[in-house]
Amino acid sequence: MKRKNILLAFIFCFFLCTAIVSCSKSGSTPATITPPPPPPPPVAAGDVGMAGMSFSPSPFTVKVGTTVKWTNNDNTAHTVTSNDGTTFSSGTIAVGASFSFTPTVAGSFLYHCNFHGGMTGTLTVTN
Ligand SMILES: [Cu+2]
Repeated sequence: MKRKNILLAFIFCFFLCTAIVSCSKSGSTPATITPPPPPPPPVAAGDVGMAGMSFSPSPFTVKVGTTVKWTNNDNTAHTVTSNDGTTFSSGTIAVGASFSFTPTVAGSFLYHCNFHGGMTGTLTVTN
């Protein structure tokens, strides 16, 4: 009689454990592999993007004679204005618009956006 109870207890335990395991399996989310988000489109050589209130890449290095194109990918207008005030000055670049400049001399040119004080960049021009 006591043996039978132990056997029943084992069987009960077995079914209980099986139920718990199957429940937890069905309750868990299916193992779907979410692909990582696609990387942002690569910036073409000679291009600087404006997004999130910053110039990128910066510093940006090109050789003398290479046209640098800044494109406004942000949701607000910007400018590309050299800190010396004379090397280049884009004026207002609307959203989606761009500005190009071809350096003729080597040097390191710091520039900024006239509208956003913290928005600065560096263009390095080499021979
Ligand atoms: Cu700006």
